[in-house]
Amino acid sequence: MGGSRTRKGSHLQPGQAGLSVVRLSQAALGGLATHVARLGYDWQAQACGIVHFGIGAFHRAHQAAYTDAAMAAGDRDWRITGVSLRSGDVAAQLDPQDGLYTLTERSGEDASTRLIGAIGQVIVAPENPSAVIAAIADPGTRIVSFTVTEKGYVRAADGSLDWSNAALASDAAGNAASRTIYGYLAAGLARRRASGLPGLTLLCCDNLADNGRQLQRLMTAYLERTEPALADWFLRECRCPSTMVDRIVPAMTDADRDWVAGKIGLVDEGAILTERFTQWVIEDDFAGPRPRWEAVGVQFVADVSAYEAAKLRMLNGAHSALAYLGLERGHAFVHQAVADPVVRPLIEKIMREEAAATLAPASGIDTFAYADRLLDRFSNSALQHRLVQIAMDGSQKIPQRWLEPLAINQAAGRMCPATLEALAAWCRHVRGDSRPVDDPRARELADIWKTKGATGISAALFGENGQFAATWVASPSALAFLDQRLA
Ligand code: CS2
Repeated sequence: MGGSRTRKGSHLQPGQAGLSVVRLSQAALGGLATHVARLGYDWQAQACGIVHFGIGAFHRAHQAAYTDAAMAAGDRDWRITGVSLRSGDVAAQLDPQDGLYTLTERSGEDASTRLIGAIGQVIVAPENPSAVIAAIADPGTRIVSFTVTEKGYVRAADGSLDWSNAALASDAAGNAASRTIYGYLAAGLARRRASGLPGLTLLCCDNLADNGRQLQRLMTAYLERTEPALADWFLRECRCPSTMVDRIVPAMTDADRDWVAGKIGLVDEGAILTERFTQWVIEDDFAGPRPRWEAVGVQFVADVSAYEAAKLRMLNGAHSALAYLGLERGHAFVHQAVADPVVRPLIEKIMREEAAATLAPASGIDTFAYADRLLDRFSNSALQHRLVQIAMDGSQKIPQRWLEPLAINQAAGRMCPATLEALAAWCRHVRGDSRPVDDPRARELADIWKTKGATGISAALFGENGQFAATWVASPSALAFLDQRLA
């Protein structure tokens, strides 16, 4: 406990003036700066009620923070067992700290930090697959939640399960060490059913349209192929409410962790920096008990789709546009791109006109005010939110962020020049000749570029029978617009 810092590449040297080298942990709490808000509950006495897949920065700044606050408000036994599907990085950050980490909200010069104790153990799935299954099958577990990013759902271009994916095929073949969420869930749910335990709520917290229904459909498809009897039980006993999750959480850097250490007096390898804004809207359709998240700001609604569509098309749609347009113009961070006089009008047009036109006025969302709020959030230079982080996995993001609104507008006879400018920037991005492309379909997209060239690429991607035809088939004028930008 309280071991010394071992992180590679840190410029913080042990003994450097004024900076602690003692690691955050239960035993080291006495050394934590007094301004850090303490846990208001007996965190180590809490049993786990949630298993969470994808224990990255977003989860720790969002769902874990809400759950921590719910327990501080008197709710009990909702600690979270984290599951990392790939690397052991988060386990190495949190386990030596007894699961503790700090969350710092930053805006301008202001920062406030609180301690979070909601995460219990972190299981590194490839090292310990049976522990993942045991956690899902534990009688205390009531909710399994997910932030595994868009690609974690292993969808083909038409939105169905991608059975050609090697990891999914390996799971479906019954390999004991699963590689996707589906393999682990199937094994855990089978064990629950066999033990007569109740079903679970599967809570998708990723930026997919209709995220709960998508997860339910995909999980059902997986079970129908691998274990049909369990598919019926799953549909009967489990629930998959849709959610809208929102908080901007940049990936942490070593420099950020050093900044936090200077502020809190201890080294926190699990530290997270985020904005003050946070929002979580959830459909109130749970299979069993849930935390009293409503006591700590979560909105429970009957139908989340209006919130979800506004957030995906306005916030995330603008984000992706900032990423591809901003990178082309030499920017590194969101706050720089949004201040660029060439980029900003496009972003405003996407949000205020093109995305807004697709949102039902009946939802009561004031899209103009929402856009103002988003522009403020994007301008927060204290966040240092990197454009490359948002540019990642574009093939998985653009359908719900841009292509659905393009399809809706096109059907209503409206052109979307600003969204098309952004789409052209994404096409140039995936050509891959200006910077590395971090995308599960990078190789395929580069090959399409090679064979089709600048005159054929837009039709190959967005024409009839194009790669994205399941979501949007571009009109001749939209294709002509893209062709002109890609020439
Ligand atoms: C971003 C999101 O990286 C991205 O694609 O658009 O992570 C965004 O920051 C969050 O959805 C905000 O809630």
